[in-house]
Amino acid sequence: MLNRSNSQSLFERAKKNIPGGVNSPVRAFRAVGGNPLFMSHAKGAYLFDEDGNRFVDLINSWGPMILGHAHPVVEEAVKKALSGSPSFGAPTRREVEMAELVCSLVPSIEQVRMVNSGTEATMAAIRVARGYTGRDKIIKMEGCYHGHADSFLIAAGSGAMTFGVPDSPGVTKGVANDTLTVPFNNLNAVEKVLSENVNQVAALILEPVVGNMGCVLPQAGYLQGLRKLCDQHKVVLIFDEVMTGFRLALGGAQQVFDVKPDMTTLGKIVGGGLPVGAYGGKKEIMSCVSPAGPVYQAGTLSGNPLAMAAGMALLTYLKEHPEVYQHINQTGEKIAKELRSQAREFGVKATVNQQGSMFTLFFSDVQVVNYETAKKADTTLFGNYFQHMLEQGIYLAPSQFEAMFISEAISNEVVDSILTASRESFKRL
Ligand code: KE4
Repeated sequence: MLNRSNSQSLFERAKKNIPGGVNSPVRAFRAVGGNPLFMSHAKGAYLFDEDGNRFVDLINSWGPMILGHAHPVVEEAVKKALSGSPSFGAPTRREVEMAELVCSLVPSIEQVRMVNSGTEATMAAIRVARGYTGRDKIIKMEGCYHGHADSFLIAAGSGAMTFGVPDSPGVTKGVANDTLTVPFNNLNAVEKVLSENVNQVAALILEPVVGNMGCVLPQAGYLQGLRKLCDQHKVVLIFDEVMTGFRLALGGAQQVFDVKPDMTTLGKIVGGGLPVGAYGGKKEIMSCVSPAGPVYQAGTLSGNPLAMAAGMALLTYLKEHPEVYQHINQTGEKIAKELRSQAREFGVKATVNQQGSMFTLFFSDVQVVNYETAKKADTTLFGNYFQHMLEQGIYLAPSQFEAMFISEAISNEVVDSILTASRESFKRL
């Protein structure tokens, strides 16, 4: 049994001054039982908690740590920037270089604005789309999560889905009325909503490969079909690539599936582990953004030198080392294949969805293709599997409705330790 005493006492203290004892709900282990572990540091493929336990990390800060933890390339860049002060609130060279880099890497982005989180990026993107089109409504997919801005907490995924509050209290009816929801992987549903709201829909936003109802892949032709419908109805197509951007490929899901959205939102990897979000797209649309245009959006720490240094160092490394993607994608394939065969061997009803270095083990005997099928998963069985893996030193996302992320630091030896622990966990179910 893991020694968890320091984490336990920290959690008791945390609950006094932080709602639920955590600064982001999904970290609270509520969905998998037990109390959260408090991490003290991390290096490479491993996390170390306050009780000295070591874990293979399959969350990697929910995506950003694509090279593993404390990679020297990022660390050196941050140290160098820190000595010059972390923030000025004035334009800097790094912001110019970062914008040039992002625009060169993401096919759909001609102009980009830096913000401080994925939520800010998606919130700003729909405001710009509304300002550009003069329309009010947006379409989102059931189960997709785009951060915690009001417009998105309707049929939301991630923690909202995990805690069974896909529609959050506090979101007004007025806001909710402007958010239309449809099932993922269903083009007819989108066509129907568009025909019922002619000239009223500003944008359609989705995760092109969903991570926030667990990993769910677009079916053949789906993304291409959305592109066509948005063109027909003059709707701004927004790919929320906060998770998939620079994760599935250097150019994200839009490169993998060769579908160009009108706007893209980014986060996580773009900041190298520091708080960065970004939104961008066609120059014609982005020229609406203040001070170039009338749509207002601002941020004290947007593009700050420290975060830009971390993000630029990571993106530059990824651009210069394409072999990273080959390694993490092959590792994702291997783990998915082995998990499927282990489930079969032990007669456990489970399916695995995997795209590149993102995957989810669903405890379900139906193929998970949308919110409805994702909700059929056995979350209790997932919780048991999670705890068995944790006891054996493997740290999974503490929710059935999240994705796991492979880092470059996860070597073949580490993969063997993951699969050995998984096999034992299936046996114990
Ligand atoms: P942040 O505001 O958390 O930086 O980004 C929001 C966001 C937007 N879009 C997508 C596709 C996302 O996955 C996210 C955030 N992802 C979750 C993990 N499912 C963050 C983890 C958390 O909420 O603690």
